[in-house]
Amino acid sequence: MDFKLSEEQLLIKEAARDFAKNELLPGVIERDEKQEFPKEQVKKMAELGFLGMMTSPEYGGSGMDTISYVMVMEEISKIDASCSVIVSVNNSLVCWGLENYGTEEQKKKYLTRLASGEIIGAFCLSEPEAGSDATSQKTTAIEKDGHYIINGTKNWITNGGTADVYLVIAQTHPEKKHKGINAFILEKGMPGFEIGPKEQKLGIRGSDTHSLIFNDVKVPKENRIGEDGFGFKFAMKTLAGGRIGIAAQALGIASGAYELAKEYSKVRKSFGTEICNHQAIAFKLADMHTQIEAARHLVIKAAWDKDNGHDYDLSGAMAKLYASQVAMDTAIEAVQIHGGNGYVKEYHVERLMRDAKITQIYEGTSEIQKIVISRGLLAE
Ligand code: COS
Repeated sequence: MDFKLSEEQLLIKEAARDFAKNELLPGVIERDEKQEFPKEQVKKMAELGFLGMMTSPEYGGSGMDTISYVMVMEEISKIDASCSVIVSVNNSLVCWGLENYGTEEQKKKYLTRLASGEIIGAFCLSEPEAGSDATSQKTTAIEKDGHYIINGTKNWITNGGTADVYLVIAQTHPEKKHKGINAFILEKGMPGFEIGPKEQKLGIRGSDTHSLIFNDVKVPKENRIGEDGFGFKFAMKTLAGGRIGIAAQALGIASGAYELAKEYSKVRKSFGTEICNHQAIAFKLADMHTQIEAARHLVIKAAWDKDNGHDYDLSGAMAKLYASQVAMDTAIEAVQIHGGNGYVKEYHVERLMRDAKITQIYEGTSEIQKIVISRGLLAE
């Protein structure tokens, strides 16, 4: 068993850490306050190759492994989880899905531009009445004269307003239930494709979340991903990898909050000494660090499973379930250690606490992860 990172993995981790400190930290509070999309920062992440990290260089990506990807996700999330969710969706859901299941034409036309970060993508599964219950898709895609006609609404779509390419899951044969679902590539600007208002969110406020409305959107047949009826499997396979990215995001939020709390406890004084000298605080730091290390091992194990061709449905779900709980718990404790200052924006931990919550909800709630884990265990 080797816990050592390779030279390349260490270098990329360091590059991400420097980038987050120098380019994301300035302005992160203002972007959160104004719900401002990090347009310039996304451009820089594209230049660093962070938007198509695992995509092959043949299609404009960086050709790195999943371990490098989770390192980058952790470092970015320590500072700005609004930026890391953009990285996660583009990498895990959009680029990975297209590279693994798209046709050569689809890869040439879309993946190359997505992986290089020239454009960004969105993954559209959730609906007003189909979040956790993903098989109950109400959006329809009816085949007609060599095209599909798409009608329906998608909800809570990350990159909803800023993406150029959208992977949309829709029902083609309702009588076949999940076996009748398909996935399609849609482009912004297709007639009948409308972007709904931006959601006003508790956390990850810099990320751009919208509902999408499709009114008779005509999509060429060659934009369907995979065989007829492959859409639900496509969504499940893609989300399984996405959960590793979100687990890494949660890990980053937890580490960011912990590091801030530790530093603060070394300078803030009470009862004549730095507060880290009180066991009440020191023990909190001990718990936080131990839990973060445990989460890190789960995240890296899931990434390693993916890189080594092992099944990662379970390890990814366990990593997300645990890391998102650790993110929430650690961020709450970090606010507590900061006392009154923890409740104030300039100390950053209140934002991390708000950002942490979504990691227990998106790409499968914690309850869904428990379904995936328990079903997997019982099927063994
Ligand atoms: N990989 C491949 N196929 C998978 C899969 C996976 N990880 N998970 C499920 N499937 C397949 C099943 O094998 C089954 O196909 P077959 O009938 O051909 O065997 C099909 O998908 C339906 O699966 P299942 O019967 O388990 O469906 P359920 O409705 O009971 O539940 C869950 C499936 C709950 C796991 C699924 O709906 C889910 O993940 N929901 C959460 C969705 C989500 O993450 N939403 C957030 C949106 S993205 S922000």
